[in-house]
Amino acid sequence: MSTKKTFLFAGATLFAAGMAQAQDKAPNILFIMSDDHTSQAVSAYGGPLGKYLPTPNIDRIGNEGARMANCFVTNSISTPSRACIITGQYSQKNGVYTLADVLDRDHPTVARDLQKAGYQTAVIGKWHLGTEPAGFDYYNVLPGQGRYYNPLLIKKGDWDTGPGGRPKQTEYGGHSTDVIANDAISYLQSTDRDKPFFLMCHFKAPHRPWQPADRFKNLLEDVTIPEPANLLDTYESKGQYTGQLRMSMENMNTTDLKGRTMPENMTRDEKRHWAYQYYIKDYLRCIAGIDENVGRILKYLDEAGLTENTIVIYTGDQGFFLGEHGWFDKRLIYEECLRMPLLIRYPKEIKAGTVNSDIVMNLDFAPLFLDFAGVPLPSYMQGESFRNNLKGQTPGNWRKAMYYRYWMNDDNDHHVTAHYGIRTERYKLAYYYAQPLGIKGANQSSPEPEWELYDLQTDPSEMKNIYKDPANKKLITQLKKELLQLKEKYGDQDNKYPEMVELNKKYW
Ligand code: SGN
Ligand code: CA
Repeated sequence: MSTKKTFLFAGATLFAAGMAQAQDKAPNILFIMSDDHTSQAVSAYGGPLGKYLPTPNIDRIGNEGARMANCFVTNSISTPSRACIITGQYSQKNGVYTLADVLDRDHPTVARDLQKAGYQTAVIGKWHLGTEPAGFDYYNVLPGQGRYYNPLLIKKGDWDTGPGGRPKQTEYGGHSTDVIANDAISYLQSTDRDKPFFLMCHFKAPHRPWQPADRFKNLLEDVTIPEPANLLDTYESKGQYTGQLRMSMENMNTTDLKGRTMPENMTRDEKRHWAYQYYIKDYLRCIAGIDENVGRILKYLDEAGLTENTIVIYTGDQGFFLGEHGWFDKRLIYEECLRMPLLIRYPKEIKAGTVNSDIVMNLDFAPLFLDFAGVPLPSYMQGESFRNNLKGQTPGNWRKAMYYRYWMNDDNDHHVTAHYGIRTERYKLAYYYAQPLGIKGANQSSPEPEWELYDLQTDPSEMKNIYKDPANKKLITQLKKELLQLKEKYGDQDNKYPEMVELNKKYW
């Protein structure tokens, strides 16, 4: 072999080795989550709102990857959902049941696990877990809910350097969605390209009171947005708990309505029509800001050559009512707030345009990230990786049902009754047990426990509770059996609470 040939051969070998190394490099994980962004307002999900406010940048993640049609939240409220995402555990295991709980700083999390595996880890934006973020090399987070305009953020190192040893907060000019995306892009620019990163980018928008950036304030001004068909629901077959709820269009306050006052002389239904238009437009204007900023982040990945080796996830911390049943907010087991939008792109592994209807949960996110990172599933996690499902290879024994529980009985905001239930591919069975059980933020007021059953195939809008129909007796027995199995599997049996044992004797 001539010297020249040897040199070329060695060069080619080195090049091949380099390629292999690049291919073997653990993928980056970019997790983008908005607060209260529901699938009805993501145009990839095909609802009527997409015509009025398309979300092309968010949709791009699903178009170039996968859209999960049935991703459900275990407890439809911010702090518990975020705790579930980061721990891979239900509330009864991670100790975060309600908005009043905090995540123990020493609790194991996916951030710690990825950090140990050599990832650069960061969280930016809404955190809402009360204690200082642990397992992150960098953080810059909103205190509590944070504010929309000129937000204050707490950066790593400043958790206890403020007055009285409290977090020192730094003000950033502009709208929170822009500020959070700017910081996320700066962080991405600062990462060491030889090591993978895990970035959680958490927008505050479109949370109540739905305040958009100035440039979107007049968007959709002269348009009438179509109403959901059940905006005027009168809850005929639903339980008495609906009477205590405070989350209807007619319950909106002047902050929600940007200084307007609900006209007194209107009927309930007139108020619903009237408030819906203001509500939905402000909500969609917030989404416009998120979509634009997701576009900026994706563009940065393209320009930096990071698109191929970065898993990008887009989701919301739970679903949300956009006027369905006349409601806003979440917390209930109904489809609109149970379903999370979930789009995932990873060009190396997920075929563009994949649509998958398997039942997955926020509980599964942490196991999925670890699977992609090549880290074995830790025993503390209760979820399962759905990496194979994304590849079109759903395991034969994949779950056909999920368990849900909202703990905060008669909460002070919207007075939602504590309940739990099971959602299968076709049915939903819910038990409004209405007990505080010593849970933080839960109140004593409790209507009689009651059950609901919906056939999602014939009644996707959950208008007709068929629990009392004698024809469903066998079905109910079967669903209750499955529900008990799930409660056992996740370590959430009612026998922990003597009052539940007594109650169940009468109502199960
Ligand atoms: C605030 C809102 C509620 C909302 C909770 C929880 N009221 O209290 O409407 O349900 O946050 O939201 S507000 O008048 O203060 O906006 S969550 O997304 O953090 O779970
Ligand atoms: Ca939320």
